[in-house]
Amino acid sequence: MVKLLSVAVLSVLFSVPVMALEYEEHDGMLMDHGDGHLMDMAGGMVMGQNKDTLPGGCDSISETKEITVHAGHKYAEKFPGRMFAFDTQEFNFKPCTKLTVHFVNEDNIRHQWMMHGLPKYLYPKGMFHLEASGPSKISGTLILPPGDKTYLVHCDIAQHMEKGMKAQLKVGKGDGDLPSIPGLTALVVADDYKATLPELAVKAAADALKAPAVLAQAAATTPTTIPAPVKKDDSVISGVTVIGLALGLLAAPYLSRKFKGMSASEVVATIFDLLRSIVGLGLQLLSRVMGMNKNKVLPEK
Ligand SMILES: [Cu+2]
Repeated sequence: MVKLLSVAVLSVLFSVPVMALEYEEHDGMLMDHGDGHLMDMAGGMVMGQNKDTLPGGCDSISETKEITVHAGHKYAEKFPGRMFAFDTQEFNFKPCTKLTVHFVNEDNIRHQWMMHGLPKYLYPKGMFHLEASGPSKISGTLILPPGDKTYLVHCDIAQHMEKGMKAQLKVGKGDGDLPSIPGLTALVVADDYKATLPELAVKAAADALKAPAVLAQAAATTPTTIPAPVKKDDSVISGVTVIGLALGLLAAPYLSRKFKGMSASEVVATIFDLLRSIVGLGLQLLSRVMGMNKNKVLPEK
């Protein structure tokens, strides 16, 4: 029995260094390409590294912190429907913290710890970015800006964020929560596991049909002294729809250029912004058309 136990202990002891060896250490191999860009031939990359330049508004480094973030499929197991995740979904730091991130990729694929929204004068494209291909560890340092802000941290490999590799980093109190963070905030588009695919298709079609009705309702509630006849309202709506379609067609090449190089979340945010301004414009147009009717109708009476 003792023999068996000692064999077990020995094999565990020997397998630990073997397991550790499977992880590649990028930190000693990285080549400095300048501007905070470091790279090696083994698939490790650091971008936006900043160890000593204080962001504007920081008088000094408030704190020096080090964190280790693990990334991999196994961290998504506790989040239903997710495929990839970090082991931490929210980070909190004081403004002007000098932060070193040790990023450990535990999967046999590429993962990133990419932070967005940093000041662009200091961080190229406003990003700080660690990347590791396969099981490995890579480290990078940045200095967080002042002020209360919530920063998006994600893996930008196609679909990895959508499948769960998303987190938020709050500097100070942050400025709100980001959506679709596993275990933390609600999904933007919730999965419906009860419905079948044909049912979902019918629902999507019904939602699309409802959109003009909602617009008409919004127009009806805008202050107007004369209620517009229903038939007239219909023609106005179809007119707005046609204008919308024409604008969409005209805007397509511009949009495709605008979305180039954006992450999915940025594209969604931009689309929502655009939709909001288009709906606002449509309503404005509608109320103006109604105002014109009023002017025409009143002298006749
Ligand atoms: Cu990834």
